[in-house]
Amino acid sequence: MATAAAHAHPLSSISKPVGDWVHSIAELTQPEAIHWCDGSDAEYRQLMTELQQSGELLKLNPEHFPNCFLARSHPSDVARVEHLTFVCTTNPEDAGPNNHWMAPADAHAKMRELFKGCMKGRTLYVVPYCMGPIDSPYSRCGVEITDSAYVVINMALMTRMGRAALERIGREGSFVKGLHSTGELDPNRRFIMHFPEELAIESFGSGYGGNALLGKKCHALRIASYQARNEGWLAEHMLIVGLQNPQGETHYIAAAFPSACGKTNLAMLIPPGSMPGWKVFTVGDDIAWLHPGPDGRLYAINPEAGYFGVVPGTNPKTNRNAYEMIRRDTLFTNVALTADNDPWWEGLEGGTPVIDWQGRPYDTKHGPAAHPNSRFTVSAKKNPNYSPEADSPRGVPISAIVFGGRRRGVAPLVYEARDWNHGVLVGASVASETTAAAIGEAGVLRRDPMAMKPFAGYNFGDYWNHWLAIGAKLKHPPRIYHVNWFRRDANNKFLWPGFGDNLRVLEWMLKRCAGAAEATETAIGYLPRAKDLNLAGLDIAASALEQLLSVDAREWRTEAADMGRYMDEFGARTPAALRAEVQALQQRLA
Ligand code: SAT
Ligand code: MN
Repeated sequence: MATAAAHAHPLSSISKPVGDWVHSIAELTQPEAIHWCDGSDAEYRQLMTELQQSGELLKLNPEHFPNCFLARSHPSDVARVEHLTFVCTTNPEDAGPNNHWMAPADAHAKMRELFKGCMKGRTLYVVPYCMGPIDSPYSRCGVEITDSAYVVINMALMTRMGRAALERIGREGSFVKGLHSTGELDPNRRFIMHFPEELAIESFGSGYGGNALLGKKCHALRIASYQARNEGWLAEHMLIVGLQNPQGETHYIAAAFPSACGKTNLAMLIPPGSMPGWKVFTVGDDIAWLHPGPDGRLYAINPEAGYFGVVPGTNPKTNRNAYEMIRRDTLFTNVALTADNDPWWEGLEGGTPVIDWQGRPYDTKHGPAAHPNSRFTVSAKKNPNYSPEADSPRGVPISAIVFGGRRRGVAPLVYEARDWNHGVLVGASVASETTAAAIGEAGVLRRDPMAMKPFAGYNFGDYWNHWLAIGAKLKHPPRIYHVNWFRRDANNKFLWPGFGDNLRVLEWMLKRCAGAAEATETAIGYLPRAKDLNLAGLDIAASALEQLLSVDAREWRTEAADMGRYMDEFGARTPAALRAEVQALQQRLA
């Protein structure tokens, strides 16, 4: 039988709590070998070699795409599985109607049966990681146990993984315990369980993305949001971007959008040619941990160290930085191949697919060549606009918080909340059309408060209350905005060009923060008039701008009523102050 003691390891810094836990999991799962990850380059290369030998990774054309690889997941395992994701709190009310719930004892018993002996003949990898800069007081550590080498290399790119994390865990004592096995990849034996009260995660039966890279959504959002509530901070589904204006001042924005709505593109934005002098720096593209700072401002760190971005649609026009970044040192999952063994995806604008994402000869009757949720994994350091502040232990001060969704109507291009509490309503009201990032029908409008519907580790009622409490603590709170890059006209065409031109909207926000831009007051908040936006060099019809910057009171009365009904689902846990915001909105719309 395999035990932790039976396997020599080169790390001297293993603390007793970690050692004991690994030992007990090895007894349960019966691996053939145990590998303690040290996070070294040699280890990474070794794992990559093994994955190629086993056929799990294909080397891409080394001349066109040096050090790039392709992984194909099981065709039934291509996205997050929200219906199989549970938050297991003692009291079901604490998980809330926004989560699937299971009693902790029942969930542990169910998972124990699945994990029993599941690593026979496999290697158990121990993956210590730190979410956030290794020397930041805001960072939190975890250990993922997994039987997937693919998961290990993703964690190596996505987190600060290895020896330094293990040392920090030894000093701190507490860490998030994440147990993962790919099992048989049987969708009927697949569960992603969270135990926020125990700081534990158990994931079985999937090898994909947010289901398996436990540092990401499971730890940095579901467990961390719960921890953050107890400790007085926020764990959010937000990118963090620094914008340097032509005067040389840099301000930071944090922005929340649902999965596959352009967070990575906004975080890596390239200013349009008609906005000379602007520079953009990426701090993070998916997750922000926000702390009230000693000066009364809100500070953000990115807990991650890499990007797990959507590939389709990436081209030199939509995101030149990403397009260039993923030409080397990148791990692709579920893209197609050309005859040259180059990766190919829809929206690439060039090349011809010959092998689809499942490894079959490409045939349009099978659908797209690359899976719509195909991904790149790459270290954030490869981003040409990587912000030097991304490694700052105290984080960056946030001037504006932006919420957004993918909506063909109702929501204008941009509006500003009246104050923090109204901004919490604006965030809580986010609705968005579903995407391929999660299993289920795409294009269906659903409420996705703060873009956290799949990720809040506790009751949304309590979560909104916590947002209000954080605002009350901030002497200089960020202003709060809502944007909609996805508004369409009667012919279903996008009204706004998006991508780099989104900087025009961000510039207006920053000017508002500095008291240097005007707006018109409407029932839903402050909107720019066309003349308040920098539209130099932009070819856009006046009628399009009019639609983008209009508020239809009738539509918004329906919207406000719907929001009120949604809040009712959370009963007494919905804060009175938020209900008051809905009523005030309804009065302004009457
Ligand atoms: O699969 S992930 O959760 O990592 C990506 C996403 O849906 O945002
Ligand atoms: Mn995300």
